[in-house]
Amino acid sequence: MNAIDTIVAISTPPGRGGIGIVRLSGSEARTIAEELVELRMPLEHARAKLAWVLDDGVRIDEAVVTYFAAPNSYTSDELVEIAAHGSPVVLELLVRRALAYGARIAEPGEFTERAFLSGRMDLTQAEAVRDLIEAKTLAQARLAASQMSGALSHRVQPVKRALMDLIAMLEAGIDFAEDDIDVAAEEEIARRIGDLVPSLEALAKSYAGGSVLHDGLTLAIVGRPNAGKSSLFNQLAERERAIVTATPGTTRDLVTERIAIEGIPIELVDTAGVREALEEVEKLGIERTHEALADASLVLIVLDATAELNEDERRLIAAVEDRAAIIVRNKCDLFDASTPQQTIPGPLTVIQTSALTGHGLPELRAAILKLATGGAAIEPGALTTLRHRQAVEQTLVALRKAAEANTMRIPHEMLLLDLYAALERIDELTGHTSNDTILNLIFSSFCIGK
Ligand SMILES: Nc1nc2c(ncn2[C@@H]2O[C@H](COP(=O)(O)OP(=O)(O)O)[C@@H](O)[C@H]2O)c(=O)[nH]1
Ligand SMILES: [Mg+2]
Repeated sequence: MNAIDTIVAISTPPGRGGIGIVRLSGSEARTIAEELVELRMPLEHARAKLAWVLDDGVRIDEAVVTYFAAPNSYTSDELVEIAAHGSPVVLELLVRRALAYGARIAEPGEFTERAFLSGRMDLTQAEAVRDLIEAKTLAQARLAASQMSGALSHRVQPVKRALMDLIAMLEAGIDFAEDDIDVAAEEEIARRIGDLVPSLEALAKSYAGGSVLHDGLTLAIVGRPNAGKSSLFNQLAERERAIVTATPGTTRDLVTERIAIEGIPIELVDTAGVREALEEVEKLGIERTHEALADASLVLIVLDATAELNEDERRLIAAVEDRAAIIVRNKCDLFDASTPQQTIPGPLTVIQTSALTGHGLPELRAAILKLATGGAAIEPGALTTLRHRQAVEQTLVALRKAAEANTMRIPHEMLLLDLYAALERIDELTGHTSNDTILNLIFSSFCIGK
């Protein structure tokens, strides 16, 4: 086996903790580790062993050392994890000494990059490692875990396989055309290209749900002063985060809070009520409201259900008519027979709530969820990043070109160019023929030690 340089990093988060782990990977990982600690028993594959951490031959900490022999390790190379007590001083000492014995500091994501380069995981799986680490909700973690175990790759593989078969068939047709081997008929090619399209289209569609769960959304709560925006914000956040008073114009700055609905992370933004501002601070607050409104992916317009719509509210509703927005008629606990019937213009969903009693909150959460996902289901193996979606869409573009070339009876050599282009796009997704720029972009977004 070729020698692989040995990398080292602290794999646990910076700062103090009960345990801190230094990871070594590469040909010399084991030899170097044996210099750093005094083992009570020799290392064995996948076994935790007790050891002393040494500083100039003096024992300064106790550690558990686990060795993984190549190729059965995370990186596929020799790998050692030294779990010491989580003192940054001790961990840094271990790293410094490893460097002195010939290791080098790992780049961010380099352990996972090695796992990818060795073929132990493909690119979508490597990305999922990062997503799992960064998951903020259990549902995000589940999606990342399914991708890590290959759910997305498994959806892509059959398409790739069928495409390669078609390419092989055409290549054979060309190479052996003179030897009387049947050149594929136009219909056969059209059918085979057509067969690839539905699963790619389904994959492209899965991005709607997948990206929402992966990235989360922002939701701006807007409306006139005193409609109950801050009260609803607190209800959704399930805590008294924003100040609620009977005095109109209390909220001046944006107040944000992260919540999760069915595991989808949503950043709630409470805003200053929209009206003709009475003073400077409120005016600035209202400017921020408009910025938040422009930036948000979802909008809640909160109305006071007991009052007639005013001009500001009509304008707000008109402004978000073709966006992902919900109208909330709040204070419905104050309804009685004498309450004038509001007529709300436009096509938006209207939900009745009482931020005081909690009435309508489940319906509101359900409406937000529906709006967030566009009704799309979140499937394991969904596309989660723009990079994924672009790869799939460009595969489709190339296939459509190939299909067109086929109907125009363009020579197969030319048709093949489009099919190879499609193959290249699919490979970009899983990373088999990936180029360095994409790889660097992806692995540099990891933290060091992963
Ligand atoms: N009866 C009733 N009062 C509410 C409701 N929501 C808010 N309020 C009251 O309306 C006033 C203004 O509420 P707030 O949340 O500060 O409104 P904001 O200015 O839109 O943020 C406060 O006195 C709240 O207690 C509701 O659903 N029913
Ligand atoms: Mg408020």
